[in-house]
Amino acid sequence: PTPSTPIHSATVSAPTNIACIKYWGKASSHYNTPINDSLSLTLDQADLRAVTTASCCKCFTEDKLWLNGKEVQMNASTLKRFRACVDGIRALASDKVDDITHQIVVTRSEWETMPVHIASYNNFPTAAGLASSAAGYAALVASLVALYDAREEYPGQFSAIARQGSGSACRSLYGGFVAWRAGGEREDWSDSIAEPVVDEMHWEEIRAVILVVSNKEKETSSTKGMETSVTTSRLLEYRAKHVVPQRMKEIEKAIQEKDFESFGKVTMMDSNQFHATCLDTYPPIFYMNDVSKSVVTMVHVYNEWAEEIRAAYTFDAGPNAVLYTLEKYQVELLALVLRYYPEVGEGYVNNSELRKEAME
Ligand code: 2P0
Repeated sequence: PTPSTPIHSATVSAPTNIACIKYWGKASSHYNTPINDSLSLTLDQADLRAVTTASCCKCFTEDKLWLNGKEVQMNASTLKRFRACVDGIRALASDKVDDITHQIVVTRSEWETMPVHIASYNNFPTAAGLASSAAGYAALVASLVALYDAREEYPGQFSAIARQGSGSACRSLYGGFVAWRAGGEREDWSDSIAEPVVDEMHWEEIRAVILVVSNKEKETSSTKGMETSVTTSRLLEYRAKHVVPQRMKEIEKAIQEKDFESFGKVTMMDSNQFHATCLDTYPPIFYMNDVSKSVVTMVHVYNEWAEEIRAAYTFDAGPNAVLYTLEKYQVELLALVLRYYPEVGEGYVNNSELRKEAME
């Protein structure tokens, strides 16, 4: 690059989110829209996140993508997702942007003449069922928004674009508890968007404990798994129509009232039903393994002992467990985890202060 062909860039980070009411099954694979609403908690920035830099320059010859330092050769499916995000956000670019670094003005039409380079890093296992695609595509969209100084034409439009990258990514554009409304009233599915259900700081006492059971890449990708489930599982159809709508109401009420008992129960039941639909898929899909199942038992025994729900498990498309709890029980819960899984030794609990307290 020369001063007349500067590189414009923006770096952002986006956290992952963990669903309490699960998204499983697409209504439209073209628009990447779901058969049911879902609801998740976006984790803190400090935990599981993707950091992405979007750059563009007249000196670049083509669009390129790097993941954790390695250039990605995009297949047709990745390319479609990537294009939807880049073209979608670029179409919303501000007419003129003052690029502070270079003290110049770039017009909207000029952006279109510049290829983009995207470099993204994850600080957690990719494709191990810890929603790496959620953080990844949310960070991609947010970095493009910053690069192009893009503006939404209607609330939730950025989330509709992130959704086309990866469904769960639309929920990571907001903090706290976020619902993804399935939509479908509008023909172009522009109503399939995410929205926060409460203020980000509404329920500050909530904690997520993540147990990495395996960091191996999962055997059945979510996209492939969903396709098979939609075509073969009658339970999935029943769940989308007759179970999830009621559960969304219940969990939103529980969150508003900070009622952990109801929140925890609905979360656990929905995780169980999601994995039941995987088992009802033909051929069946197994995401949970024996260690995952032992975590389920541990949590139920703990809650029975406490005579209330103090921890709630949830599992995504992989064997790793996420336990939701409240701040006042986090040390107790961690002590229990360390007691039953002593192999989670020093250095594996990323919060060393909490670990010390739990060991005591
Ligand atoms: C969720 N999962 O609600 C559910 C629970 C996995 C189990 O969203 O095809 O990676 O990119 O839209 O978003 C995983 O699906 O799938 C997922 P695509 P995505 O978090």
